[in-house]
Amino acid sequence: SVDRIANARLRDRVVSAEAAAALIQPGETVAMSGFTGSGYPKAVPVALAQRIEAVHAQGMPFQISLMTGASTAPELDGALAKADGIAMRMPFQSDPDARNRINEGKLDYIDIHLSHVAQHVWFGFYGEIDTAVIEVSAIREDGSLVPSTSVGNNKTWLDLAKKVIVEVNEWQPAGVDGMHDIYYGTALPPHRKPIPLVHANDRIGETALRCDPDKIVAVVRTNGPDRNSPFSPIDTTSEQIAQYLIEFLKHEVAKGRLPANLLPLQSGVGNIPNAVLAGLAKSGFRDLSAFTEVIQDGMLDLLRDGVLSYASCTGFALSPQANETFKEHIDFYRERIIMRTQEISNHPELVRRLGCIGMNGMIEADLYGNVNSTHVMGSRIMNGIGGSGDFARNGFLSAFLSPSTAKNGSISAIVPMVSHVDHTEHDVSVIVTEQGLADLRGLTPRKRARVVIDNCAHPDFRDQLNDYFDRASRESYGKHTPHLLPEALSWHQRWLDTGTMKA
Ligand code: 0RQ
Repeated sequence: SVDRIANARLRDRVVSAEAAAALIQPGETVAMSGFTGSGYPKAVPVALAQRIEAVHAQGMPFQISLMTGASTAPELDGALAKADGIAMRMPFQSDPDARNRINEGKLDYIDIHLSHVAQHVWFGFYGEIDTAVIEVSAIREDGSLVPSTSVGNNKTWLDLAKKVIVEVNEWQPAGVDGMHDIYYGTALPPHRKPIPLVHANDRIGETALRCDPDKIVAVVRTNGPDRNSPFSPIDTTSEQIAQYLIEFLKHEVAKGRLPANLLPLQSGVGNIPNAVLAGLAKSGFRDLSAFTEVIQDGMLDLLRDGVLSYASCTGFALSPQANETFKEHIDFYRERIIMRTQEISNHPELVRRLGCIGMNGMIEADLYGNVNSTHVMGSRIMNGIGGSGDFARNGFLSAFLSPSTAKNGSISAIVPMVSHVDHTEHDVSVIVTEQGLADLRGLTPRKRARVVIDNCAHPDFRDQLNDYFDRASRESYGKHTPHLLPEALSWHQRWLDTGTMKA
């Protein structure tokens, strides 16, 4: 087969993962590829974690600051967190080991909007990047780098890092070459220009990443799979949530507020968004489009069936089975999928211009439509805000989806006041649970509270919510957004104290 490293000079820099990891020094800021379990480096982080453990065994310190596109996998976040090798991590993560360390207060984690990561690093908010570790699917003869299954912040990392380690992963399909669109027109204020993208499938950039070959200090050959985890079978709760949302979209078309083929869809990751995509497959909608971050199984099916005409993303989150289909039909998908840098896939200017329909999971929402996507009981981080805020604030419509209860019914996802705010009442148009859908557009806070309780709360918690709202409406200091401050977070405290939010 053809050598994936077509550039002779860079072929001479091939070393082992251990040798490459040895080039990373304690205290460095290291920027890696990877987005929701796709396109992350497979070998160097593991070798680095082993080196860190060896140094720790000698009683010496060794930690790095770690930045990526979004979440990665056990071989990256997991290995480095277990080795106690991460001093600071940003942005989105979802690894159980990393999450536990963060929640034990042992790992500093900074959670920012995914569209902000690249620009904040360019602005100098995170200091200098010492090393970039980037997975690619191939190196072209001219030395340019063909990304693999995610683009994330790789352009920024390659532009800014002092030294670069490239992993060339032969497991990734060679046919992804041509799927990417790397935009080189971003500048820093005050020199920014409009981004010339007016349709979700416009190509505005190049198919490969540029990189100064003098900065590439090591190339490592790998042959390993992405973290392709299976989705749970679609349960009735997810299916009901999906049905309410799809009925709502049809209603919006009937009212003339949305075109018959809707507007570009953004879908979060997880089982409920996947159920929404599965529901769309049977909904009768045609000629849909997606401008989103992550393509998961449901979206590949929609493309295959012609329900979705094309999709723009920055990464994949596929089950092993869907990954096989993807590889097998890569020529079909390359015609219909465009992978962009995450500063473009999530860009507020583009999300606003295209009028994206945001559909994301949540942990809890309150009576007035504030949404918590990240913190259990106000303090334990789950994953991070990801791109949900980029789409919620700037999209045409923004829906947040969740079962009405969590932890065997002991927690109500509808609470008097959210214990942490990611999306304010100003950014949330629609809330959906398996109980129903609350359309918050054009409603005052007090009217919103009524619809949220009536349509979304679980019957087990409805009386309790009504009781809170009725008393707050009478006794609150202000009557615009009624609250009883000593009680507003008492549901969360009750769960911590007694194991249930029920009074
Ligand atoms: O925990 O597995 O320990 O039981 O949260 O909950 O219901 O499986 O839902 O997987 O869709 O995740 C908000 C976390 C929902 C996700 C969140 C517990 C629940 C379970 C997972 P267990 P579910 P999901 C695009 C957009 C932010 C990022 C984002 C998320 C676990 O959607 O990370 O939107 N969103 N990105 O038990 C206590 C509650 C709870 C609760 C759920 N009210 N109280 N625990 N859980 N609700 C992608 C990117 O940006 C990359």
